[in-house]
Amino acid sequence: FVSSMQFEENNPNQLIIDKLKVLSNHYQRMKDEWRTLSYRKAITAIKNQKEPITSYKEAIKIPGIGHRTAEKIAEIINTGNLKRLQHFSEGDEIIKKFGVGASTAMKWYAKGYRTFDDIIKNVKLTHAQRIGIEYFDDLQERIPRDEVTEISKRVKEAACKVDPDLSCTTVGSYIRGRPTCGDIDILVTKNGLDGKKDYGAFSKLLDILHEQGLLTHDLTQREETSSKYFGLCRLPGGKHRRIDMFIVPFNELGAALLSFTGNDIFNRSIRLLAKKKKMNLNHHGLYKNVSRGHNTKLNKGILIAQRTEKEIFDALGVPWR
Ligand code: DCP
Ligand code: MG
Ligand code: MN
Repeated sequence: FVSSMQFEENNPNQLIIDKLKVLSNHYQRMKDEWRTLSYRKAITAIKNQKEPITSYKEAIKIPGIGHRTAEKIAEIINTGNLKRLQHFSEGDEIIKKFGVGASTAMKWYAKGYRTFDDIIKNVKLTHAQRIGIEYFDDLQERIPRDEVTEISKRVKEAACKVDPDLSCTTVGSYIRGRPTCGDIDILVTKNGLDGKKDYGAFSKLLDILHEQGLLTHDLTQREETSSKYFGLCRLPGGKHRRIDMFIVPFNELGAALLSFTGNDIFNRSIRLLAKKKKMNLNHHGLYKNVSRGHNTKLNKGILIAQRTEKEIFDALGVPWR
């Protein structure tokens, strides 16, 4: 995973990666989890290749790449494109435009709705959906890394005003070093406060950010004990951006960092590794002696690590970098 990050932006197999991403995104929108995951695994495997792949034979040798994917890779190498992608575009455009899941989009399409105006007039939308439409153009764009840095800085400063012991860490694609981010993910904790979340401080932080005009719209209902906040934010004169904030107890920070750093594929694979060792890893911690029935946990097990990422990696026997 770490080595894949280093080649993300200019990979000798970038064309193959780009085409397979279109495929995987298509299947994700279609809610075909199996195909989505298998193409994403293939993409990760290809990102780790340091040399250009030049044939079916070379592709099939790469672990994580099966016959069908290897065939598609060969087609991309030989033709510069994937015929399959042409057939996808129409349905995909509709889904992209409406910004909803495939089944809802198809239902609306079947009723003859083609534009946002059609939707606004005819469908009873939730608050979050209305905002999604209103700021559609802004929200389609990925956020330049520098802007995430600036927004994070402002959140940190506001947090410090609420309580100097509040600490904020920007996680997700940002902490993975990506040049652009889909949204801004921030973990908040109060230094030294174990076993509890300071909901009051979290809520005050959100209030201040609203007063400053950094937060512009809430997508989640604000409740007294909510640990999650989803909303929109904006720098003066800038575009509207999606922001997610989470508050966690100090003792769980390591487990939360690990799980909110991702990416999602990495989380699945490290959780599977834990499972193979009769452990269970979630965003609260790592537990051992977990007994499982068919697919279900019979007991929660014993907590063995949660405070730092390193402790968790050590307990799993995975080198921490
Ligand atoms: N996450 C996960 N499984 C999911 C969704 C998220 O494990 N299905 C974890 C890993 C992600 C983190 O939460 O890295 C943040 O989720 P985001 O959806 O914000 O994804 P990223 O920040 O990784 O990417 P993006 O740049 O698209 O926001
Ligand atoms: Mg994110
Ligand atoms: Mn997010």
